[in-house]
Amino acid sequence: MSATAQNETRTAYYERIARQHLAPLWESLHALVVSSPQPKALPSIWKYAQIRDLVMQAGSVISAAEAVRRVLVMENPGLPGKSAVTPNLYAGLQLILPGEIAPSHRHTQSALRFIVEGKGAWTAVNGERTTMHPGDFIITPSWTWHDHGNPSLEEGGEPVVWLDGLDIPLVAHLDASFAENYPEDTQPISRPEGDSLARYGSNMLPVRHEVTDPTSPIFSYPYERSREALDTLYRHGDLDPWDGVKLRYVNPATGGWPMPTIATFMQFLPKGFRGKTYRSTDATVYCVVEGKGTAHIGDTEFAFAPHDVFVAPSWLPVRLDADEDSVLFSYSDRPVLAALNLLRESRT
Ligand code: 1HN
Repeated sequence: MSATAQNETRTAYYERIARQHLAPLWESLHALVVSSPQPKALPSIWKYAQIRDLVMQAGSVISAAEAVRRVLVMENPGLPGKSAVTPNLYAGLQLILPGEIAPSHRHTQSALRFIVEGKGAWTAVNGERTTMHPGDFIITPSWTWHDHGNPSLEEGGEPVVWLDGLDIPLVAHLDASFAENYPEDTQPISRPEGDSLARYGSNMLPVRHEVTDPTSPIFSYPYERSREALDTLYRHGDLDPWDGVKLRYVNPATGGWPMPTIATFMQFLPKGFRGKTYRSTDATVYCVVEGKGTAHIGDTEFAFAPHDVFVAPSWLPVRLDADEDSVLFSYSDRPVLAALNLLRESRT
C-alpha cells in the first residue's frame, strides 16, 4: 500500500474510532510521556512599578463588597484563561481600601496572603483577627471562615495590597471545590489577637495538643521575626551558594509545611550575591520584599525590585543575583510533588 493510501486508511479509521470516543495512543504517546518536564507555563514577571496604578484604579472600578474579593489575577501568559500562575497555583493582588470589608466565606482551597503594601488591615480566621504589616505571611486554611477588613480613614486606615496565593488550579483539576458564604459579613471574634501565635508560635505547643489538621495552627507569621532570623544567620556566616540564606516556613505541630498543598520560603541574598543554578519540579512564585537584582529563569532574565512578582516553572534552571541586600518570599507546590514522589531537584 502506498504511503498516501495508508494515511487515508488511517484518517478514515481515526474518524471511525472517534465516533466511539476512542483515540489512537500512538499519535500522542510521545507528547504524553516526555523525557523531562515541558512546562506550558512561561517564566514571567509582574513589575510592581508598572501595575501599581492599575491595582489602585481597581478601587474606583468596584467596591470590595460588590467584588467580594477585589483582586487582579496574575495569569501566566503560557496558561491563558486558567486563573493560573503555574499549573497548580494561583496568584493575584488584592486591594482593600479604608473602611471596606471583604465578606466572610470558606472554601476547600488553601490560601496565603503575603502583605505587599500598606498596614493596619486585618484578616480573621477561626474567630481570631490578625493585623497586617508588609512582609507578613498569613494563611487561610482550607474550609475555615475568613473575612478581611480595613479601619476607616478616620481610624487611620490606608489602602492595603497583598499577594494572594491559592491552590485554585490544583483543586479545580481534582474537581474538589466546595465553598459557602457566611450568613453575616464578618465572623464572630472569639479569641484575642495574638492568641494563636502565643499558643503555637513560641517554640511551644499546648501540652495536650493533638494534630487533627495538616494545616498550621499559626495563621500569621510576622515579617519581623522571619527577617531577624535571616539576618542573624547571615551574620553567623551561613550562606548557601544556590539559595543565600533560605528558610522554609513550618507548621510547628507537625514539622511539615504550613499548608498541605503549598510550601512557603523566605530567603536573604546579600549585595553582590551571584547564585549558582538549580532546578526542581515544583514551580515557584517569588515576591520581592527588599532589594534589587536579577532572576535568570530558563533563557529569560528579569531585573527585580521590591514588590515585583515572578514565576519559575517546573524544571527550568533558576539563578538569582542580588545587586543590593535582597529578601525574597516564595511559594510553590512542593508538598504536592513530594507527597506523590514526583519531587526532583538538581543543584549544579
Ligand atoms: C479568595 O477567597 C480570596 O479570601 C482571594 O481573599 C482570592 C481567589 C480565588 C478564589 C477564592 C480571599 C481568591 C479567593
